[in-house]
Amino acid sequence: MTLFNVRMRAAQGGAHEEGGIHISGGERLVDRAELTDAVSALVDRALRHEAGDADFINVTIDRIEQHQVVSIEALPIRTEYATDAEEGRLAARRLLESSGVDASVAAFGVTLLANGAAPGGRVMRGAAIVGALEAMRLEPDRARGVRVAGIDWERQTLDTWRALMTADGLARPRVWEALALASKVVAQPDVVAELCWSDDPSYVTGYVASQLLGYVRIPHLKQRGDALGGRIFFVRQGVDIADLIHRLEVQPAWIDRLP
Ligand code: WAQ
Ligand code: MG
Repeated sequence: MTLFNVRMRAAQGGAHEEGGIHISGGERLVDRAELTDAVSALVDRALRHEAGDADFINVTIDRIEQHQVVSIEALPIRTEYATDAEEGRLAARRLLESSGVDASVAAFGVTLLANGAAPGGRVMRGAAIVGALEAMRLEPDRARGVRVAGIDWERQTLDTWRALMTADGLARPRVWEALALASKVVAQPDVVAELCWSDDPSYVTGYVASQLLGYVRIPHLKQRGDALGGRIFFVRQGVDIADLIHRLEVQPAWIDRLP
């Protein structure tokens, strides 16, 4: 079967490369029958985003063969208890530590996202990479970061997952997209854990994900109205960064198994 790897990125004030501010992005892996709908949904997302009016939208479509697609299992999902951002950030640090991230590095990570990890305290377009045992940033570009792409759900698997999650109110695109991304990220043997919360001012839930703990949602990781957020991938020492980035950005993968 032929699949299409679709990537969208949108900015305001010109293209990203020309200093435009990142508005939104998205990636899908779809078959021919779903392609035009997927593209139009991504363009629609760019135009409606609460971060601002996009005046630059880039959509890239690459055709790939199904045998090139790596199979990944969805992480199990649970929700941690936290009533405000302070509690949530403490919980995040604790969960990162349980996953194998050094305590001082976990604290560094939370502060990094809280202050805006891109130059000038801005939001990165992708993720930062930080050593799990040493608070050092390893991504080559601190504004762009690493953008995970080539990840999506196999249709049947998503339908089953949605049916299982409906009662919990989790059968929403934002949740299943984040779960797919995190499942691909922590499936990499060099990744110890991921920390994420949205830069969307109205979306305050984030997560810590790891192979050990699964996908742990944290209801409050920032205050409503806060426009900062981002992602950090905590990695083992001695990781081949170029190889890891290639697998995350280029290697197509889909979620075709449930835990
Ligand atoms: N690859 C790497 N980093 C990314 C990607 C990507 N494909 N997409 C976004 N980011 C980074 C970037 O820095 C964004 O600013 C940041 O993550 C947040 O992106 O209820 O909505 O799309 O279980 O705003 C998680 C909780 C929601 C969902 C995450 O992130 C739930 C979210 P957003
Ligand atoms: Mg966002």
